[in-house]
Amino acid sequence: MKTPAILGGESAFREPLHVGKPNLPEKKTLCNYLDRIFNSRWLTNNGPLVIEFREKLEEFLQVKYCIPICNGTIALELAERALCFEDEVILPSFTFVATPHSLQWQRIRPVFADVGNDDVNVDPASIKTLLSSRTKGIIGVHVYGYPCDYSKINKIASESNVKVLYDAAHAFGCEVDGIPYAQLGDASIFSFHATKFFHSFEGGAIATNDEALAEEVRLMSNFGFAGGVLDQVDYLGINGKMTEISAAMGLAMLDSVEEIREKNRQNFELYKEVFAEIEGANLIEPPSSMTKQNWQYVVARMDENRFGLSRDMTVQALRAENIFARRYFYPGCHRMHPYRELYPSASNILPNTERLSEQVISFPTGQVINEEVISRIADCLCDISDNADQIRHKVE
Ligand code: T4K
Repeated sequence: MKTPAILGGESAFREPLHVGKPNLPEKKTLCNYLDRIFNSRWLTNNGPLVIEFREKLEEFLQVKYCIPICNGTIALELAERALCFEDEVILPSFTFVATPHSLQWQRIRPVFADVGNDDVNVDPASIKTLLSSRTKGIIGVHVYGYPCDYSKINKIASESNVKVLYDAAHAFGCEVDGIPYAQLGDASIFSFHATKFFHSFEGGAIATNDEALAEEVRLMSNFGFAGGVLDQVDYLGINGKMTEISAAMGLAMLDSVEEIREKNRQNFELYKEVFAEIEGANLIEPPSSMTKQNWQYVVARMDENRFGLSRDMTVQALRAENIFARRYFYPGCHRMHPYRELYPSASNILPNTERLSEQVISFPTGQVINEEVISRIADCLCDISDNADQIRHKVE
């Protein structure tokens, strides 16, 4: 047992330990793709590497059409437009702020639904209570890669005659009930941001089995230009294209993706083992319906009464140890600008979101994390819990 750094002890780690430290592919593999860029001098605008990446993604995600996009947020905006979302769209508040921002940016009103009790995902019953004649779409978010209740959400949507978009930013390579996530709704988006389990520096994709929708998204992402000769504009579009350098990283990462998935799985198992011994740090585990996971987020739900310290003080104490754990996702989006001003009483109908967002802590995983690091993180948590009263006294 050591004195927690917040009480004057030495920090457990010399270098800061970050959630989201990027995974990397083999340097040689990436360099081979870079050589191709140098040889072709084709840097962007649907070049050969983007085309190859698109084909490999369609195969990997088991979906008919997958359009690489410059990032996950623009992928959301394009998909929302192509699905004719307008007026009001229902989505969870417990998500990264990019999800509601993508709507608000297009002057679509995000209507926040609550998560289920003891769940990180949106509660279909909450969606139902928010439906109105103004509802023009539903966005389900697979938070931490865990599947939302797709069959109930899809049923609500079809009964209400609206489309469903799944924000699968966290869920690359996941399956539920044997179904790849890309097949769950009218369309899904993925994020390939550097901090994701699988990435392309920055990047994202829209996946769908709907040919017309895919074509629309393709046009929109390239200013609406149709055909090979770039003089005919058939659509109101923007620039959502992925660059060749991003496709190079994505292609190189695809070669390492199963290895990284396995590393994440091992890390998760180790966390599970050590957290089982820490009172009040409850690891959120994947549901049994998940047939494939990426283990990208290691998140504990802290029980203040049993652990002895609030979540925020725990995060502060971990920082003193050089462990930069994150509060994904705090606060709920309804408490962020501009939503807190637009919907000042939203928290009244989001009790589960309020509670959950006060309890979660994300811990680091990925290639740079190993058994020794995980065991030291666990030791720090135990020391923090054992010294909870003193820490509270010091911080308050
Ligand atoms: N939908 C959902 C549900 C999402 O979670 C996201 C993004 C999106 C949509 C939108 O997708 P994108 O448009 O981003 O493709 C990070 C990511 O930037 C963001 O992609 C992600 N979700 C979100 C959950 O996490 P921040 O604001 O927490 O990033 P930041 O800069 O604090 O970095 C996170 C940690 O990673 C830090 O501890 C440092 C470390 N890091 C980061 C980078 C970029 C590194 O060690 N190296 C790096 O190169 O949003």
